[in-house]
Amino acid sequence: MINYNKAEFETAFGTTSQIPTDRQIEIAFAGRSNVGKSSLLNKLFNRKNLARVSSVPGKTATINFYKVDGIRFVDLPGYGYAKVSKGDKRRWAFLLESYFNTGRDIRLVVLLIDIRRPPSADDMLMVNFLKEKGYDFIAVLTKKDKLNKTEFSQRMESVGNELGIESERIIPFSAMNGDGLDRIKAIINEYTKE
Ligand SMILES: Nc1nc2c(ncn2[C@@H]2O[C@H](COP(=O)(O)OP(=O)(O)OP(=O)(O)O)[C@@H](O)[C@H]2O)c(=O)[nH]1
Ligand SMILES: [Mg+2]
Repeated sequence: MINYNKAEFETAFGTTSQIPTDRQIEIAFAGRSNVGKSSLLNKLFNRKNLARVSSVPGKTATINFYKVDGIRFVDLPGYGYAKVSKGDKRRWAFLLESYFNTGRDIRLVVLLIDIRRPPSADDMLMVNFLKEKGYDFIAVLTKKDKLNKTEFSQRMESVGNELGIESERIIPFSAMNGDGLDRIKAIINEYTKE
């Protein structure tokens, strides 16, 4: 079992950085801007604000590395924020490519998707990228607390087909009440065992 109490911020890479190669075990967190990546990380770490949460979308413009009990958790910058310029989008793509193309030991990608809506075109680009590259990934459906039971069932019925993945890889989650957290932890554990 990973000891999440040992979480600490390690380092951040900005949009012009080349990320150095590293063979440490990593779990990467990806998803559109404002989807709740930092909130999920804080919930995992059981910390209020180790990963910065903001109401301003696109706030995390860097790749942030956290060290947790010898495993690295990577907060990737959010995509799909409409107000971002072309230049920013290019820098974002460069940063992400630099992350995925540096021969890292990425065990699992946790892709966060807002449960309230079907996956966006950008979400599907990410899903297809991960499938093409052969990464193991799970889809965490965030903000579950914002749906009522009927809406929740409706989304859960469609999302597997929309994403083209099995239901065991889809985990509804709420950072408000911690729903889904244990399942996410169990999966991360499986993927980080030697
Ligand atoms: N109700 C509810 N709100 C959430 C949940 N998760 C995140 N939020 C809110 O959504 C907003 C964005 O959350 P962040 O965790 O900062 O999202 P992010 O994906 O890290 O965003 P960027 O770093 O900007 O890409 C904040 O106002 C959070 O409080 C959730 O499960 N339920
Ligand atoms: Mg963030």
